Amino acid sequence: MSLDSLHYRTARCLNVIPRGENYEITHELNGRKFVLPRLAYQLLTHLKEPTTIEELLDRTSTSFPSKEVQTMLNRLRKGGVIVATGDDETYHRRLPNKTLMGIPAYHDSAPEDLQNRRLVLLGVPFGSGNKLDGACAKFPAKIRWFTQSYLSSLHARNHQLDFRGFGADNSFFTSLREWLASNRLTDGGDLVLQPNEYPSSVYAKVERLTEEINGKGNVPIMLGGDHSLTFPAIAGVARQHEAIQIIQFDAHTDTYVNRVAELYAGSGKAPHHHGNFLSNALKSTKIAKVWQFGIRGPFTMTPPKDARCKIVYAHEIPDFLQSNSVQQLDPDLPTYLTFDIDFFDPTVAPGTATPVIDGPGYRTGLDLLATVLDRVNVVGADLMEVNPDRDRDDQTIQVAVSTLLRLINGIKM
Ligand SMILES: [Mn+2]
Repeated sequence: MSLDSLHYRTARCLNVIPRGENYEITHELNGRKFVLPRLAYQLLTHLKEPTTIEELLDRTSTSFPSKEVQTMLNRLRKGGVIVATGDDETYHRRLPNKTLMGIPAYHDSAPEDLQNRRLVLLGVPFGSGNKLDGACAKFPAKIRWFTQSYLSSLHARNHQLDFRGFGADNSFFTSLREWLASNRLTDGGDLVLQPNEYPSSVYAKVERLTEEINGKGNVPIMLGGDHSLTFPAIAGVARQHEAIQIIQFDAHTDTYVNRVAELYAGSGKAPHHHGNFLSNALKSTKIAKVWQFGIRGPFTMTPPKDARCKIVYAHEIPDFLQSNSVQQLDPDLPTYLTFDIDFFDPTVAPGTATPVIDGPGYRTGLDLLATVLDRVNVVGADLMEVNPDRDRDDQTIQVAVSTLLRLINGIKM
């Protein structure tokens, strides 16, 4: 569609308050606030009905130079204040007042080269992929609140920080410090979702989110949310690559099927949920390899029957680490790493909806994560299934923060 044929109009979710000569405009969905001159207000008035840019320039030509109008139009469209034909008016990220750990906010733009790529933390507060307990939707807000108490200025203080409290020597955290110091660890805010929004709409937004960020050469790191979100997140990232590898830390294989589910699959009406994201991902021929770590428990009696999948059961992890089996992982394939917090033993991370006994301890789990990250090329990642309602004394949140810091530290600059 050429620019000329686009019709523009004012967005529907705005609050406009006159402030002296200017107007204060707040977008209800993305939270962005602008103080704008009379020109902007006039454009909003003209654009109550869909209008082409030609018509708009014509109508404003006696009061404003066309260049000024076009610049303002671009600015307003970027902020979602006006929309164009084909724009999805419901798709927004909302930045909190204070970013996670004080890191810079992410604004859409491509890095000049891949050496300048950014890591982008993204909250997706959606838990309805688990019909029994969807409180993992509260995790993005919870980790934002929790890190406010003692990690709020991690970014600014990165040079003086002593990370030994996170279970390793300071030299281990060099990469994390570099990400912080380079301003390339960023907060992309939370995806805006409505209560009871259709899951299919949420998944479409997640796919768009990771596709946009990865398509600009940056690395999305989603903070879920339930594990059903990993399927669209992988789909978005996979669009940018010929082939990708999935690395999954999880107690479950997430290839859950039963006879009833198969019946629905046969009719093309298979439900997507937090226990089958991998079955759906595997339908894509772009998925070249899947490594699953930490699998255990009575729910895993039917491991995926797919030659691309390799399972390292929980009890095999110590041997995997000792025998340097990590060499078997492909270092070149673009990798999506998904981390379900129920990977850890429930004594370590009780705050999750589907805990499974006999999982890896805190240190073993984090050692495995560091070892794997050291080997692979991460282009997207997530941390899922942290359920604050089931937590004990913020124990799981602490584990989640540690896991996130290790994840960032393990992604090569
Ligand atoms: Mn799981």
